[in-house]
Order: sequence, then structure tokens, then C-alpha cells
Amino acid sequence: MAAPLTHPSIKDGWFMEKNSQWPGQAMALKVEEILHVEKSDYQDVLVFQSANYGNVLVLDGVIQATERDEFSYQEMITHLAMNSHPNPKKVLVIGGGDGGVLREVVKHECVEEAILVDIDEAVPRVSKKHLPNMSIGFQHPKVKVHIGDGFEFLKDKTNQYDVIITDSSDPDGPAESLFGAEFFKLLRNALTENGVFSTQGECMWLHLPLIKKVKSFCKELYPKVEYAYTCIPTYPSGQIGHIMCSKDPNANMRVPLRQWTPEQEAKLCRYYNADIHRAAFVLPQFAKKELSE
Ligand code: SPM
Repeated sequence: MAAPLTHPSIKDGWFMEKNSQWPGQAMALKVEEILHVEKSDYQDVLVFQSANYGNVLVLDGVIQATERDEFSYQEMITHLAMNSHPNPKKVLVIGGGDGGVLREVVKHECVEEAILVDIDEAVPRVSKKHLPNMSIGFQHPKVKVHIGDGFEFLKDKTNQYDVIITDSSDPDGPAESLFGAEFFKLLRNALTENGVFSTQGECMWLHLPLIKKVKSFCKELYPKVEYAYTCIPTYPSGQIGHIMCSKDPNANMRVPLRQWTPEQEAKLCRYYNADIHRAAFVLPQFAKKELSE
């Protein structure tokens, strides 16, 4: 019989998310069973079954998605951007190897093609096995997958994608280049004339200086730049943001350009609706002050 799996971040039946990116605090989840442990070519990959949050995907010790609350992040990073574009036909997802963002993208019937580029083949592989409700996104006929570096992939892409969604891990690891000015220049070239992108834009309680820096170089590249946020219990401080940019100088991403009926919203989504789209851009005073300077 094989020995039970172990992982350094799991002790006495609890997973602890200690990390220098959020010093002095740590999310803890009670573990029922460790399902997968692997050192891929890029990162440490862990999946465990938790007591209260379903199966949990962890990369380099940082929670990426839990089955209980992933919908909030995946829906918001996707639909904020998709509903800020008049007719997104070709969509690129960078990162997002669990498939959850793809699952959301293909809810928009106007989409003709959704391409996912993830650097690490281990993430889709492991997600297909242990996170079926997210990886269902890979099964859609409009979806194509490219395993490779998102930064490199973008280098020769010009005027190709109506919407780009960067669903990355944090900058401390393989996603570091996805938070630099060069990457946002590549996104601009790859987007079509009125293209829109949204990114994993970190947490206003923890990373305001980084958010401010990214927002400021985006402002040099795009006529419209916004910061929106989503509540999610298992990300540090229970919150994560999205940097959003549009190439359309007349765009107002704070208001959905297209929206579903309330009946469609209830059928398609568990977090996103047109009201929360508008609300996501309303920042508390401390963040509003810093990010408007
Ligand atoms: N499709 C889900 C992938 C998750 N990508 C974002 C993960 C971010 C995790 N860290 C959050 C830290 C916020 N400061």
C-alpha cells in the first residue's frame, strides 16, 4: 500500500497559507485528504480535499481556487471584461489553467474562439482530475489550449483578440513577468481596436503600492484604466482586484455595455450580475485616494 501523501504546508490536518507576500497573516483550511502533490517544471502543485471548501488547488503554497468560492473570482474577472466589450468574438486567456475562466468565457454566445495559454501543463492535467466543475471549460468546442509562456505567446500577436483575461498567480513566481510594463504593452498590441483586458490585480488591503504602479503604467498605454474588486473568502484578506483597460477612449467599463436579463443572470451566474458589475468599481476611501493620485 502506498504511503499517504504529505506536504510541508499541511501539519496536524490543517493547510496553512503562510507567505511573505502577506506577512503576519495566514489562511488555514482543515484538510480531509491530500489528493495530489507534485513538483512540476514551474511550481509546487498541491490539491487537497478540505473539510468545508471542497477540493482546493494550491500552487507554490498559495491557494488558487477552492470548489466552494472559485465562482466569485472566475465570474468577475471574466464578465467584467466581456460585458465591457460590444461584441467579443475572439478571447485569449493567459494563465487560468484550471479552466474556470474558460467556463465563464464560453457562456457568452457571441464568442467564436477562446484560446487558453498556460505555462504549466500540470495545472490543466491536475484540474481535469480533481476540479471537474472548473475544468469543464476545456470541453467546450470553441476552446483551444496552448501550453507555453503567455509573455512569449503575445510577442508576435497584433490586433487579434477582442478580450484578453490574465488569470495569473501572484508576481512572486512564474507569473512575475505578467505584472511588468512590457507585458501590458504586448497586451495592447494583441488587442483589437476597441479591445478590453482584465487581470488578476491583487488585493487593495495588501498590495496598494503594486496596484498603483501597474495602474500608472497602464495609464500611459491605454485611454481607459480602472480597478475593480471581488470578495472571495479564501484569498488573502478575503478580497482580490482586477486591473481593467480598454483601448476605446469612449468606453465606460464601470457600466456593463451588454447585460443578461435577470433570469439569464440567475441561470448563468452565482456572483456576477449587472448591479455587482457597477458596484465592483466603487472603492473604499483609502483605496480611492491612493489609486486616483
Ligand atoms: N482560475 C483561478 C486561478 C487563480 N488565479 C489567481 C490566484 C491569486 C492567488 N493569490 C491571491 C493573492 C492576493 N493578494
